[in-house]
Amino acid sequence: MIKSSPLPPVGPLDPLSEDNWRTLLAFADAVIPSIRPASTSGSTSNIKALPQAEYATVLAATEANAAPEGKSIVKQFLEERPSDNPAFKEQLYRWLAHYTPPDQRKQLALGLAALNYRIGALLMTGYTTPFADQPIPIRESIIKSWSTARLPVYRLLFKQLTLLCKQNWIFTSPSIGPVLGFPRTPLHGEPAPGFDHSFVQIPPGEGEEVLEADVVIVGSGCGGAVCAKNLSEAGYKVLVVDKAYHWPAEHFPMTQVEGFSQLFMSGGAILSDDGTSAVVAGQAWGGGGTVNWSASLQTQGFVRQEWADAGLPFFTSAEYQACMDRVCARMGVSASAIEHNKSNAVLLEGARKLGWAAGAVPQNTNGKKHYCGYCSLGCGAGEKQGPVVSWLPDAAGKGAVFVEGYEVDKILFETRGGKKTAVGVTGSWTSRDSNNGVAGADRYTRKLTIRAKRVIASAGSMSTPLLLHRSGLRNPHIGRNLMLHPVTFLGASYPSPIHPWEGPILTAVVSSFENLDGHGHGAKLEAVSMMPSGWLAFQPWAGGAEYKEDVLRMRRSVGQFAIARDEGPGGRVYADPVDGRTRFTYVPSKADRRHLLEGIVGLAKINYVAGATEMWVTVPGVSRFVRGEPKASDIDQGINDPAFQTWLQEVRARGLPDPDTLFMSAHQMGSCRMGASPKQGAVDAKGKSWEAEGLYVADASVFPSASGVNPMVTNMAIADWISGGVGRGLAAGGAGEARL
Ligand SMILES: Cc1cc2nc3c(=O)[nH]c(=O)nc-3n(C[C@H](O)[C@H](O)[C@H](O)COP(=O)(O)OP(=O)(O)OC[C@H]3O[C@@H](n4cnc5c(N)ncnc54)[C@H](O)[C@@H]3O)c2cc1C
Ligand SMILES: *[C@@H]1O[C@H](CO)[C@@H](O)[C@H](O)[C@H]1NC(C)=O
Ligand SMILES: *[C@@H]1O[C@H](CO)[C@@H](O)[C@H](O)[C@H]1NC(C)=O
Ligand SMILES: CC(=O)N[C@H]1CO[C@H](CO)[C@@H](O)[C@@H]1O
Repeated sequence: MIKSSPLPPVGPLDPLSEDNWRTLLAFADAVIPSIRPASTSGSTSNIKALPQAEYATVLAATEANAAPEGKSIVKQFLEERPSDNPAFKEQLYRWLAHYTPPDQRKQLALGLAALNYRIGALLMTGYTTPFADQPIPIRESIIKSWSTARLPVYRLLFKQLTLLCKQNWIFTSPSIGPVLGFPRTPLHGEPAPGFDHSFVQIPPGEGEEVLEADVVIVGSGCGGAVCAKNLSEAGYKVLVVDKAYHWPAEHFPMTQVEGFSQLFMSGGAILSDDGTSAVVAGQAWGGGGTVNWSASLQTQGFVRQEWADAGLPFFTSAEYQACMDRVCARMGVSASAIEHNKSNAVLLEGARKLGWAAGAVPQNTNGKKHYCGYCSLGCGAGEKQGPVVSWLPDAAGKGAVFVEGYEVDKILFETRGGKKTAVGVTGSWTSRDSNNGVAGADRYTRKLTIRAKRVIASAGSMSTPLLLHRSGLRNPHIGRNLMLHPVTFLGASYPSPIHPWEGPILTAVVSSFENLDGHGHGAKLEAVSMMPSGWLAFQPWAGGAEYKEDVLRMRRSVGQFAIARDEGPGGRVYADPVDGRTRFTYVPSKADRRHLLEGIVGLAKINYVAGATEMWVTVPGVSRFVRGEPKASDIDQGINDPAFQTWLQEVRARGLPDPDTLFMSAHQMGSCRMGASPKQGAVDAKGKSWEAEGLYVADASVFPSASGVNPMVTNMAIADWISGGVGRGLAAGGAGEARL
């Protein structure tokens, strides 16, 4: 049995008024309608009533598509609607109260309120009747009309509200798991006990608690964990702190509701200010390394050359290669034991048939076959060699001390020898509850200061810039140049069941489109984690009944994405002016969109030659490609099939417009980039701040530009280098060390 990981209660401040809740739930009930036969007695205003014969057809089709274990509940699945499920409202409440920035919450409330008044409703829906009083078919047609409205604000509203409804329904629906045949516990992968991490405990009390160390590392993710190992093995007293909590392996994989709140920043995703991009980042003991997908690729030569040409020769040195090899060796990075699942096998097979370059992506699974697709909600088998399995235990073995639940507010400075010098950090520590969880009311908070000779900020690209700003640093590159490797999806379905959530997540890459501009910018094609909530929330919505049908199609679908090495100018990370949370701006450039579109067309061709029967993109308003039956006399024209070519033209013509498209990102980089001078970057070639002695940054935020490959290995190798330098500086004594 996997242990549960309950969430803290949602808190007393209701984010919406009663009227606004009514409107929002009426919207949700139209996006995910209760489908019943028209003969059903009682009020029909909140159901999608189908004539008997049509209902019988839908019921039969649903039953045919459902997993064997779900066939008996397809009626319940069709009847289900969000407003009947208290867990749905609780999730929405949590999202709005905790994970939505104050100004966005206010805007949503205004929009919902307008829908409830004659004039507002008339403007937004064409009817004077309040939206919530409309019957389902009218509500549904209003929502559809927004998806193609001339005014962008309606298309944005359409995108964000339908996303919210889809996501939270999938999180909380009691019937989706069984009808899909998606088990709570992965079929593959033996649970195994993990390393027993222990953490500093502070008793309740008043006043400030103080700890001391040679080095304090803020953030236990990929960058921080490598630094911790390197410096503790070099003999220094290291303290690793993280605002998140450690969950032992017996809690993994978490449920989707628990996992996205306990292991990710901001409940799973942070939206850019204009709503075009969504960032997914780990916030867990072990950071992104606890939820990432094991892809372990070394930085490519053309990227290393670009960085060297920008004044950072380290990246073409043998030392950098040695750093990459060292981190890969520790994680047992290897492609030898991979058994591809369908999503990945299709990429390899399709690319072969098209004459394109493709290959296996090495995994950090210690040379073991790791056949579980659930790792983005935590790895229960302890095979993925993330920070929690390898780096942090190594560090603990050499005396490193860990602090969880500690949110660092500021870096502390003193003037030493006339120079501004970092001397530690301060922030607030929050205990666990008496059940060793985080849901109880009996937790307490203490002010904690850590004094240290060196401070390493490894809080990740979405947090490190805020920490430096809060601490008074002003280099103009802090928070700028945010690169995201934006992603868009292609879905394809096949005739028989695939169970895409099984098997390793990301084990293949097609690289034929990675250099479309001659300067190393383009798109790679990879497979996506197929947890139902992650995938289904991003599927296009073209009607309530259609969406429920789409949910079941997932059983026989593969999901893949095109991922761009973005060329910039990049976005900006900053603190929300009201509550200080992470906000960001980011808009993919025209060239990046062009590259992504080429990637999507490439994916479509790959799936065509691999035998897909249907495929679709996630931009609203593009039809679904349905493959016709071949005529007996035809030669197989492959991708020259005129119907397919016509569909590709439609995909190209629609493109990836704003605000309709949602670009996803699990790779945040560059927001405190390294540079050869303070004019070119926030830190120097050794990761040291240009503004203070003793302060270093070691996480993906120091990348000079986008890494092109999945960033973990690049990040770890740079962290190895930076921490090695910190160690040498400490050994040499003195407050700071000479610059390169
Ligand atoms: C779902 C997902 C899948 C991924 N898959 C892959 C993959 O297959 N291959 C790959 O190469 N990369 C992958 N990545 C990306 C990779 O995980 C990240 O690039 C990497 O983790 C970034 O590491 P980091 O050191 O920059 O910071 P993170 O790993 O993000 O760690 C930062 C830590 O700092 C903590 N923190 C933040 N602020 C504070 C504060 N004020 N006080 C205390 N602690 C704080 C956070 O809680 C967090 O734990 C994936 C990422 C995600 C989210
Ligand atoms: C995640 O990152 C960790 C390093 O933190 C690495 O060991 C692990 O292989 C990565 N897993 C994935 C899925 O990327
Ligand atoms: C720490 O990093 C440096 C590289 O800068 C390397 O030489 C050294 O071997 C590393 N130490 C360990 C224990 O990995
Ligand atoms: C090519 C292929 O489909 N490989 C495997 C992918 O995962 C499933 C399990 O869901 C295996 O049965 C396949 O053999």
